[in-house]
Amino acid sequence: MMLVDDLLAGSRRALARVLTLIENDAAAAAEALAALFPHTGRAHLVGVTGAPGTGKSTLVNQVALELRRQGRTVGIVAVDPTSPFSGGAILGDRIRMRDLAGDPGVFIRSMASRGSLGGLARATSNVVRALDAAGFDVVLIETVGAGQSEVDIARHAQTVVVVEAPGLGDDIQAFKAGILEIADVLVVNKADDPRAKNTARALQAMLDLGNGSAGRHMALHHGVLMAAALPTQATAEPDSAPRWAVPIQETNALRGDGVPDLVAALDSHRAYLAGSGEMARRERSRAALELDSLLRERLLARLLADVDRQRLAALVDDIVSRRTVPHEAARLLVEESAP
Ligand SMILES: Nc1nc2c(ncn2[C@@H]2O[C@H](COP(=O)(O)OP(=O)(O)OP(=O)(O)O)[C@@H](O)[C@H]2O)c(=O)[nH]1
Ligand SMILES: [Mg+2]
Repeated sequence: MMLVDDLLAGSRRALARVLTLIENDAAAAAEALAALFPHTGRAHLVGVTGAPGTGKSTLVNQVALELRRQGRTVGIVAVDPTSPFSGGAILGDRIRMRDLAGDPGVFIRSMASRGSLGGLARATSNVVRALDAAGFDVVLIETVGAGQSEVDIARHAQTVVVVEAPGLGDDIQAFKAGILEIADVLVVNKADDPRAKNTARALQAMLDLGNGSAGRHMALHHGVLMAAALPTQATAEPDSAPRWAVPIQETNALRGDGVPDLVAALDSHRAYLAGSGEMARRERSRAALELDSLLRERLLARLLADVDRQRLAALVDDIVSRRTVPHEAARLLVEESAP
């Protein structure tokens, strides 16, 4: 595929076109993704999530600038599925435009919300794959940590950064949203605010209570596919394997204070993943989850293609009128459509 060859050769135009195909869910995207797949797996995928307004966009911009100073190339994917917060996203994007525009070592893509959040999650993961194949050293994925779908998007990253800021309420928002447990690195941004020290202390207390990111993938699923994702003996973690201690980094994203340390923490986490075997474990569970969801989709589509609409409507009526138990209705449909 010419487009893919151009992308792999470094053409930004070809990259932009492939990303548009992916976003539009075009049939040609599947072909391009298949051709790109063998070239993926090299970039460091970093998810940046947190409550609205904590400074994620500003911080991502600073991290990108620091990586560029170090001579590394950066892809940025900004996911904005929740329009009420788009004011902040637009502001962040404007800052990015100013500082990073014209640098060929940076590529920025904003993902607009279209259709379902599930569709957005898949499109995002494919956009990240294309940036990975295009050879960017680091891909930063910004999502507003407001719900499960955003958490799912963050899960595609190898290193998850959860951004907190002081003064947005006394309690820790990430904790409320349930995203603290997916953090590999915690950031207290807006360190210029005198309350930042308190926020950092509260987060540290919470980390001391819990286990940080341990086991976040395995807790998801207990099906056959997840069993297949469990480490084989060769990759099993030896008892002596070090555990990752989630660091808390304080930053001022307006000035860039603390950003070199944050980048160092991202690098340490990647080194930990590679050295401990955790990278391979996460890869396996991600692969199993993706296969699981694709299988569900295909099997459901195949089944529904066979099912008579009237029969389906009749079974729904039977459930509503309490004549048939939902489980029984599902069993009947599968049985009746079996080849
Ligand atoms: N004082 C202070 N303000 C900051 C800092 N970082 C970001 N801000 C400000 O906080 C506001 C929100 O910043 P964004 O970067 O747009 O935050 P965001 O988390 O991306 O916001 P959403 O995408 O809407 O969730 C802006 O007014 C920023 O200028 C910081 O370190 N200190
Ligand atoms: Mg933002």
